Amino acid sequence: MTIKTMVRMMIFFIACLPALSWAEKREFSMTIDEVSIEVAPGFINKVFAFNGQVPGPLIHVREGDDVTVHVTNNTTLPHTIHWHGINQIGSWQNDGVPDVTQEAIKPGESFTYQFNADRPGTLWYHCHVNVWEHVATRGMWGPLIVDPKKPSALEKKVTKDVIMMMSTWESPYANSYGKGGSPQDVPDFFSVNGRSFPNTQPVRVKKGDVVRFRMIGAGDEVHEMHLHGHDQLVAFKDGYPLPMPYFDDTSPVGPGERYDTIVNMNNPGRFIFHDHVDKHMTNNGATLGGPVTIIEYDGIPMESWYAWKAKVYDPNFFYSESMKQGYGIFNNPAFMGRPVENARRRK
Ligand SMILES: [Cu+2]
Repeated sequence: MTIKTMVRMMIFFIACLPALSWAEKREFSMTIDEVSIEVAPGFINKVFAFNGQVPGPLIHVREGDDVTVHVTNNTTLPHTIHWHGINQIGSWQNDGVPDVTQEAIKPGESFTYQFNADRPGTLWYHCHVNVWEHVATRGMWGPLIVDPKKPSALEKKVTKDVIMMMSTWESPYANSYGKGGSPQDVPDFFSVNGRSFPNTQPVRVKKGDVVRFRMIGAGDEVHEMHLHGHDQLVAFKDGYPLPMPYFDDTSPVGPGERYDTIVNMNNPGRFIFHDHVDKHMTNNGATLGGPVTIIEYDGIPMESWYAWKAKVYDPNFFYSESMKQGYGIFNNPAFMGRPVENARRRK
């Protein structure tokens, strides 16, 4: 081998390094547990919870990563996980649809999903068994964020991620596993990240921040998400970058849909960000409730009449802190439920 050939090989090897580093292996474990969460003050709902929490843990990976997730079902009913947005190229048996791609994971059993994060964007995961109950009213969903190999100039400007998963609840069935969610049933509580106002949290920003709101329709109704005081640049739909991003002030987020908006925080003050469907702004008819947050700028005084003047602030309610931690799986203690006595555990 000549020195020239060796130099060529070294150059080729060095050129390949970035590509090699893209395909990381990520291996996670999740349980599904029976717990109860307080959605709104006084309204407790029994859920099937990924790692005991609603929303489920944040899974944050990079485009091209090989992902393995071991799932153990500690509940009394069967479940699966569908990785919504992953195309499962050559791995269709991991798509999580019961009786189509796998047998549902029975109580006490485990299943391992293996797939490639084949496309970037705001994705999510959810159970695919009795979706109308397990997803629409039992909290079986969580965020799956896949960073692109090559972020756009717009994405690079973002200083804060805010993940908002909107969903619905049916209080008559709150304590009855196996019931609820049929088309004739009427949702009466509405939430963002599993909580209704005032159990939700503010989004704290400073002037100059660029916030990426990642809105995910995890429930069974369309949420018309309206941000006051700012232009929302709608830049991604279902994780795909839009060829021509557009401005709006109200984004319709239907079941399964995702909209990412980029907002320049350039208007110091305090602004509500809420669902514009009137009934969604109630907790079982009582206003004010539902999927509501408030954009709080640094330096704005908390007057005595401000609804959240005494709020204990959780900076990670929208996974903003976890999103800064790099790749991995991120639980959030604030989303943990309380264990409920379950039939499997009693045996
Ligand atoms: Cu399920």
